[in-house]
Amino acid sequence: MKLYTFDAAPNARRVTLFMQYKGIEIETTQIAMMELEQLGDDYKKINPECTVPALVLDDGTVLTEVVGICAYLEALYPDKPLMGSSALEKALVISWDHKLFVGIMAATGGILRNTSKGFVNRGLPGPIDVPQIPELAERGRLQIPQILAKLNEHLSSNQWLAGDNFSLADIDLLASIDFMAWVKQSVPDECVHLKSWHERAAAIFA
Ligand SMILES: N[C@@H](CCC(=O)N[C@@H](CS)C(=O)NCC(=O)O)C(=O)O
Repeated sequence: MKLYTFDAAPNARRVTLFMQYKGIEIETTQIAMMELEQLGDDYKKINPECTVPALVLDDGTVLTEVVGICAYLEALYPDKPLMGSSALEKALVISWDHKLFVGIMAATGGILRNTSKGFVNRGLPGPIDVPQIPELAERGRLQIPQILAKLNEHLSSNQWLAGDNFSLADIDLLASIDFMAWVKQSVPDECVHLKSWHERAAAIFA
């Protein structure tokens, strides 16, 4: 099994934190995204989607989605579960993972990719040129405060996103909030429950 990643990339960080929490060590190669190595022919042969992270299994299967990589690792390393124990917890973790990917990760990525000079013609990750559409950045700026307010309300009566136990959902949110800073978005001061959750979650990896 081999992991291709780039430590600074927000989606890659979700897997890094997942592995760190569980104490998993896997042979890892860094892909130099600043030099666009992910778009080069060598990496394209490994992951034709040209994204990180990618986990290549011993039988040659390539997992390219964070949630799939984490589900696979959770099955191999069940100690310190991060994807829920009960049926309900499992469902809640996956639901939050999806909600956060769309509502913060993709929204933040949309702001970055549709406004930054470094992403001209790279409006979406992957091998196909996609022009920048500045309105999508505007949409992202509208989306993010809405989900932050909902998260704040949810965390007013829950210690962790999926209930009593720290999970992948919390890792997703941690990586998402840190990614927001790349586009000058932050948790508003009035989101006191979200802010104290952030302190609790960050302390786990301190
Ligand atoms: N489908 C992946 C998304 C992976 C992704 O978008 N990764 C970004 C880094 S955070 C990437 O590889 N971008 C390539 C690029 O910008 O060219 C997932 O489920 O997490």
